[in-house]
Order: sequence, then C-alpha cells, then structure tokens
Amino acid sequence: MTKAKRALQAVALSALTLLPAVARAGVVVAQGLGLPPDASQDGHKIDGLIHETLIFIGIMFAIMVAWMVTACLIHGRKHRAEYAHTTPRGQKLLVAIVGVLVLADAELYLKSLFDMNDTFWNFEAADQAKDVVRIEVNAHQWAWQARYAGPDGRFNTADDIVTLNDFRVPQGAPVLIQLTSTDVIHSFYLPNFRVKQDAMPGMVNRLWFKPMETGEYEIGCAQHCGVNHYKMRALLTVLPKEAYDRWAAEASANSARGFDADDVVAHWGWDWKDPKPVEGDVPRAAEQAPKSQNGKEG
Ligand SMILES: [Cu+2]
Repeated sequence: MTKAKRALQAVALSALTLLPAVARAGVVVAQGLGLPPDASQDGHKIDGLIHETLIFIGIMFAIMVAWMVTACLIHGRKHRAEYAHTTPRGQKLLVAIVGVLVLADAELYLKSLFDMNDTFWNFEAADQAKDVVRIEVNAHQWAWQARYAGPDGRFNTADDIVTLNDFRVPQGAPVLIQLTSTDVIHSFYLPNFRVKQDAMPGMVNRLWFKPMETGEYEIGCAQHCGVNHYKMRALLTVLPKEAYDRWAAEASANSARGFDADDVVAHWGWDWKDPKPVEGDVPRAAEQAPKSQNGKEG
C-alpha cells in the first residue's frame, strides 16, 4: 500500500472514530449546552464565551487526534527518522494553524475582559440607575438573609425589609447586592442570571444583574460550607414592577411593626458601601460586617 493510501485510510479512520463525538457536541451546542434558562439581560455574554470556547476546543481536539492517528499509522517501524535543515512547508502550515488557535484564545480573553469591565464589574453604572434595587445579604450556616433599605433608603432602620431565603426583585431593574457571611465562606449563586459571588466573613463583596423574565429562580450556595450545605437554597422571585412595589410596601410595614431596637443581633445590616472602593476601605468594611450570631467573631 502506498504512503498516500495509508494516510488517506488513517484520516478516514480518525474521522469515523470522531464522528459520534462531533455529532454529540453539535447536539449539545444546539441545545445551549444544557445551561439553565437565562433570565438576565447580560447572561448571554457568558453563554457566548462558553460556546465559543467549546467550538474552538472541539476543532483543536479533532485536529490533534487526526494528526496523532495519522502519525502512528504512517511512521511505522520501517520509517526512518529524517533530519531537516530547512523549514519544510508542512511545518510552516503547522505554525500557521497554531497561530490561528492562539488568536482565537486571545480573542476570547479580550472579549471576557471587555465584558467584565463594561458589564459584570461595572457596579458604578448599576448603582447610578434610578430604579436600582439594593439588597444586603447575610449568609450563614445554612440560610440566606436579605435586607432591603425600605422607603427611607437607609439600612438598619425600622422600615427595613428583612427576609429569610426569600428574595423578590422587580423585572427590568438592576439589582445590586452587597454580601457578607457570619460564619464560614459561602457563595451566592444565581445560575439563571449567570452570576456568582463568594460571601466572606469580615468582608463585603458585591454583584449585580438585571432580571428580564418574571418567574421563580433558585439561589444556591456554591461553596461547600458544612454538613447542611446542600440545604442552603433560597428562591428569587422576579415580579412585574407594580407587584414588586405592592410586596415591598407591605413587607416594610410588617417589619416596622416587629422592629425591636434592643434586638442587636437582628440589626446585622451595614451602611451601604460606596460603589467606588476607596483605598484603605477594607478595614472599615470588616469593621461593619456583622458579627456571628452565636457570639463569636465572624
Ligand atoms: Cu453555604
């Protein structure tokens, strides 16, 4: 059998072997990788990066496997190793292919940097929006507490709305969250909004997203935080604006009725942090983070 025939055979063989995997990958991509439905304004940017990465990796994988199989079959025992002084054409081609793949990598990197700066870490823009909803979150083993400032716009006052594992937000408004933990590290995970942020004792972290679809969505803890970690889930309900306003007014009035100024543990909120962190702000944040509810430092 001639070399060319064997090479052809090798390529055909590797293509056949890869066919089921490539077909499966195609189906998975078509189905959106099995990701949960995206209910946010900017989640598609994350999905786009994931899909693009998968396609590039798929192409690279196919090339590498075909190459290795071909090399194994052609360069058998009888093949003598060759030493080339010049740069053969094949090697130039190889360098060109690798170059294209490196470019793809760079494109992914730049795109994610821009998305991070313009959108996901652009807290100033979210904070300046007129209809922004600010929520303070206190994570502890094994539940999520939420605090809304209420009509006075200030946290830790009598009209604060305080809920347990129950988050409600209006449709189409940016939701800005500052979060901390009273005990161990937790992670506030909203898969349907493509955001996740660690809740750390002694620190106030933040995240933001804009919910676009009404409905109920799960919040999970994405950091193994103890024996009941699996139970640490909450619900985020996206309501039409009017329904949200009605709920907020009612919840705030209820909270005001139950407010007890002497119940220090219940007032775990903090003064809302400036969206632009000032140098040396960290110790202040730590100072204001809530203390653990069992009396120990968080
Ligand atoms: Cu947790």
